[in-house]
Amino acid sequence: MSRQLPPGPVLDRRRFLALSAGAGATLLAGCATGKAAAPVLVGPGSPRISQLEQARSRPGQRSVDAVLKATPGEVDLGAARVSTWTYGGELPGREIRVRRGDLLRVRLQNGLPQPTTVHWHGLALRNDMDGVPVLTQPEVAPGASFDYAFTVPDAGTYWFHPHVGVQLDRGLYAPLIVEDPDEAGGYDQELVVVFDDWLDGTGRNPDQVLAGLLANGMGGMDMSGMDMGGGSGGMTMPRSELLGGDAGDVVYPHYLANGRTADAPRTLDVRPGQRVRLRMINASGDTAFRVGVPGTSMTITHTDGFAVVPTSAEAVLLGMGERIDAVIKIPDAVVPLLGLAEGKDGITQVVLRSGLGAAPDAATAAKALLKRPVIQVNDLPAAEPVALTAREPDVVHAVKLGGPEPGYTWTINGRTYDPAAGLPVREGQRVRLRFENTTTMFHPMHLHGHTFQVRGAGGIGPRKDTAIVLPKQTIEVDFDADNAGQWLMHCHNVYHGEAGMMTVVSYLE
Ligand SMILES: [Cu+2]
Repeated sequence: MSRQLPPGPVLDRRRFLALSAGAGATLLAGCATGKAAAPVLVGPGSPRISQLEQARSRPGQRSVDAVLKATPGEVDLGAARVSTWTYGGELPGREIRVRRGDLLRVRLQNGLPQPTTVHWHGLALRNDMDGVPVLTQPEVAPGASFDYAFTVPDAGTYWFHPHVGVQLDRGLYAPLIVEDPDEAGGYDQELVVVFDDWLDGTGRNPDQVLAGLLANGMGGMDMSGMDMGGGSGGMTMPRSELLGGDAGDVVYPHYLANGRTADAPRTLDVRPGQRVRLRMINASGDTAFRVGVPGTSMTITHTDGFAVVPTSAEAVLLGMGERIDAVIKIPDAVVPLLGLAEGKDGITQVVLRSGLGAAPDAATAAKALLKRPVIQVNDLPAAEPVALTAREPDVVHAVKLGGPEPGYTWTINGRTYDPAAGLPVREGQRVRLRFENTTTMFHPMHLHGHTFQVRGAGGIGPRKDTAIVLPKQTIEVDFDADNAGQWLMHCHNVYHGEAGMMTVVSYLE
């Protein structure tokens, strides 16, 4: 294991060392000023983290090993060949597939010119393997490697990506599928589809886009994108009725499904009448997708890995970081599974080929899908076995989403990211987060290390780790504080997160 500290700000290094010291570490700024009872945080180096991992693991558990090489290279999107960064030269990166309860061991080799980490999105894993720089581990320097090893606690559709800067908006992402050995199944085939918005290698990279947003200080359209084409064009910001306001801050020239543009799609050979389980993942930086097969309803079975009461829908909205599993019955025709970039006029697709003949024109199919009602995922009830037991919260934290101000600054409770000013919780508590969106844009809010339950219509919403909060909307989510550590909680718009919209759910001793 190479866990050397990278060169970096001394403050960051101290912070990490303090966290690593585990029990007894008091944090952070302001705690060393002689105040008496400074809170003691459960850091990634705390003995409690190993205890929790031991409780999750089983004697004789299977281990699955993988090597992940983050590397620059060229990929063919269909409409364009681009220079970008990927895992292992593939886009998406090669899927990792395990069973619930397995020990997953992954060696990350950093072949990038920047430091990086891997975050295992959605998993309630041990805190020191969560991949958040400084908070849970040092960044992995260029040329260095890091060994991740953790028990995978829950079945479902997950994914992984870096948690450094805006690297997520390059090609660094891949599915992580956790099978449930006890699951009944009820489908003939599986199709994992990763949706993405794409600009890397088309004239600017995500670092330049972020720099442009910060410099323009307008929190709206990234002006450097005006000449890119393929977006909404003109001075108009992307807007969406479904999203209740602004649909994004960045114009992308391409939208991808499994690494391909709509004009050169991936195809899946199927037979009429077959039941196909779709595992859909939105890996975008700044784009929600409206997904569906026009004219064919799907049965939504899971959100963010956890079962919901099966619900029929023709179209569903997938925010950045969200996943939906759905089963469709293949019709007797060649049909597209569409991803429509919400409010941005972009289309991508995977073609389901059940016979001869051409796929319908994607633009025509998109028009048909846009006419169909869209299911509100936050209102789907959790399936009974995964629903939280009814309990009043021990603590309620307000999470006020603000911005952009004074330039391109996005805030939580009036401040940008400061790990010393997180939301304190204690193990054993039922915690409620009350997200209040005061902005004109939607925010898919993601909590690391836990799967909360949205309080949807009737109080019982879905179990999720990422939930869209619409403009001017307030939603509440509950979770049990059963996975001690320091857990990032942030907007999964990668530009909002980097511009400040992050905080920490911070376990105290
Ligand atoms: Cu946001």
